[in-house]
Amino acid sequence: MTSQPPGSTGLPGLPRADRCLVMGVVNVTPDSFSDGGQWYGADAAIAHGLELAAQGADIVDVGGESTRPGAQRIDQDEELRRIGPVVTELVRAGLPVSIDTMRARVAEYALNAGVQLVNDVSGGLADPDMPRLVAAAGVSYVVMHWRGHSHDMYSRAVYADVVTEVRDELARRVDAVVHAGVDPRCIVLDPGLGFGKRGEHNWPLLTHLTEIAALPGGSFPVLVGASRKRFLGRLLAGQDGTPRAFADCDGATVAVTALAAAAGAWCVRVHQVPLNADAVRVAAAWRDAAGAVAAGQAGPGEAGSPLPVTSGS
Ligand code: PMM
Repeated sequence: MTSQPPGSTGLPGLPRADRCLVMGVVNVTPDSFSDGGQWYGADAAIAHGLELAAQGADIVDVGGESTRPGAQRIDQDEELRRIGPVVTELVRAGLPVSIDTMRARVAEYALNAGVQLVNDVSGGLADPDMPRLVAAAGVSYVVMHWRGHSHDMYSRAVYADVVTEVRDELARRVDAVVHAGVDPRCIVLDPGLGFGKRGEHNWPLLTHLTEIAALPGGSFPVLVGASRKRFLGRLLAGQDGTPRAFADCDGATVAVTALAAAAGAWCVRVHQVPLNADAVRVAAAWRDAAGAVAAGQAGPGEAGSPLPVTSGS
């Protein structure tokens, strides 16, 4: 992450702002973990995307395949059937749209429809054609940390030093996609919260976003996808240990949004937009004030730098 305001990073075709951006989630799936089935039909999904944008989402992220823990893959035709009308209509409505897919063929369809961002939770590992496709399209590309498909992802949740391993594995993915032709200025990194990671892994990743973004080739914008994830439900578990229900984790999501945005995240991916849109504005004011004080006390060059991040959960 850089010392510039997070959303001001110039990613091609995407909105710019003096704050962290908000990406609203449109899951056109029957089985996503927190909202599966709610926006499964095309009409409901399109209406939901429009509503998220009206509520303040800067980007709307459309996905047709659930990646919840244990999920089995769906076939490509089914994924295309789910996302096709939704991306087409949301682009036609003038929204900045991203496609959440691991498949090059699905991304290609969405790119032809006019989406501005490819959000590939596998970071180009699931489909070797994806990086070349993204490179040829010249669009922005979310490269998420991922160790394998969801059906058995927890078997790979083994880390000696999660921050170093995620950063190093992301660095290798960046090298690979750049080698395939992707412009480094189009790359967004994502620590992949919950993907082959348990709660004890997610928290240190959140508190070390700056380190994860700073790869040898430069500092990249970071997307954070904590919204409603299981580790938040576990944190807020009742006295009997029952995790908080997904939809009741929106307050915790807003807290993560504020902290990640204050630490310099470029964008947060969330299910509920309004309070997260408020939180990124609070974080921007916080960063501005911290930068103004730093500029007054420490001279130019340190203004707006990310807050120091702390370790531990
Ligand atoms: N999480 C989910 C889906 N897509 N994309 C990115 N870049 N980062 C994430 O953390 C992420 C993602 C799973 O959540 P959902 O099923 O509610 O969409």
